[in-house]
Amino acid sequence: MQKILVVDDVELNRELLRYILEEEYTIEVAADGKEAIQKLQESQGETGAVLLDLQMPRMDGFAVIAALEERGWMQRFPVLVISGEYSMEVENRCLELGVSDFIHKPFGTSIVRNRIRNAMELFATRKKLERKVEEQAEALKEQNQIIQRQAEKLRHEKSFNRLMMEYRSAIMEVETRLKVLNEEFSQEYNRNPFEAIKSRLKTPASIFEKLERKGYPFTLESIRENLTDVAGLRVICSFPDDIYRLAELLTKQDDIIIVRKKDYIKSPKPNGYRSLHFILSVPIFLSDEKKYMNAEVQFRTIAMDFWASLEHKLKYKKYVRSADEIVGMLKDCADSIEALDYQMQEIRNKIDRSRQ
Ligand code: 0O2
Repeated sequence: MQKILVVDDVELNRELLRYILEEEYTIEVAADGKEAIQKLQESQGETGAVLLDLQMPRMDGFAVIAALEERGWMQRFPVLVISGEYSMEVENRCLELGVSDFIHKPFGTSIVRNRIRNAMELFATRKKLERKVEEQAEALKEQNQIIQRQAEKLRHEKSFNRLMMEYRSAIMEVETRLKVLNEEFSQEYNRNPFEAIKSRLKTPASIFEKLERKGYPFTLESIRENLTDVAGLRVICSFPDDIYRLAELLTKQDDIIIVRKKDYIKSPKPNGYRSLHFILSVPIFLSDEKKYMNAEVQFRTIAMDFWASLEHKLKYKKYVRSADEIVGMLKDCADSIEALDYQMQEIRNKIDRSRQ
């Protein structure tokens, strides 16, 4: 039987609770906070729950809660307050301090039994879940360390470095072609189709994490065949129509092959994400050969990029409180940003027309 410690300065209350609960639990009693702390110390973690009165001599209920918190014991067992106190403020304060339930005196037998049972079950389930999460986090950490070690080993291999050089060349190739288009546009039309290009080469650790996650072998051939985003470019445009114009000009070049296209602007993701994605196969020219390499190119407006950076933070920080609310707010922002993008485009069109 699980042990419950009843802490109350009134003997009649202690005995009443003993009478109600002793069929299901082993009951221990304490007449005040000091005695309660001492008994908990002696029981060496065997206590399954504490039923705590608030008004007691020597050490009241709040002082007991503070002492339990200080020792880290609030995480060991549920604490239920049983009190004649009817103020919402006091009840709230107890719950905020981590108390599992607040039972009002005078209480009914079955209410006390059920609420104690529920609080203990809930607490045990939460503990089990926490343990599971800890185990999973530990397993992930180990897996991550293995990946880091493998990545580190490969980082020093000549053939891996050669492959990375080829992906870097693919980034340079796409970047140069975009810059040429930008030059031409500024000469011909006196404006730039994009504001900035951000590029990145996937890190060895991130390459291995993705191979592992997708169940692909850890070989150079596998990286080449299965990962399409080792070379990544993000093209930040001012207006939505620049995105399509620039993407078309780039992808229609006769030696560029479109491997995959995803238009999250025409069909945004449910979270509100908007961008135009391409996986392109681009030629790179080496000393003795011409080779095709994959590169991921994402086109977005400045506003979409601003939104995506914030959303990325949210996606990877799941512990953020009230995440559902934030997800909803981000979706609203994504919709406002879309409207704003098209409004700005309309203003630009009006200005262009007034110039002619
Ligand atoms: P990271 O950390 O940015 O690199 P894939 O797994 O890449 O083969 P997937 O995920 O179907 O295939 O490709 P998709 O949908 O084209 O997404 C590729 C990249 O776009 C993602 O890379 C993100 O960078 C970005 N992206 C896609 N969806 C979202 C989104 O909802 N929010 C934000 N902020 N970015 C998004 P990674 O590898 O998932 O992540």
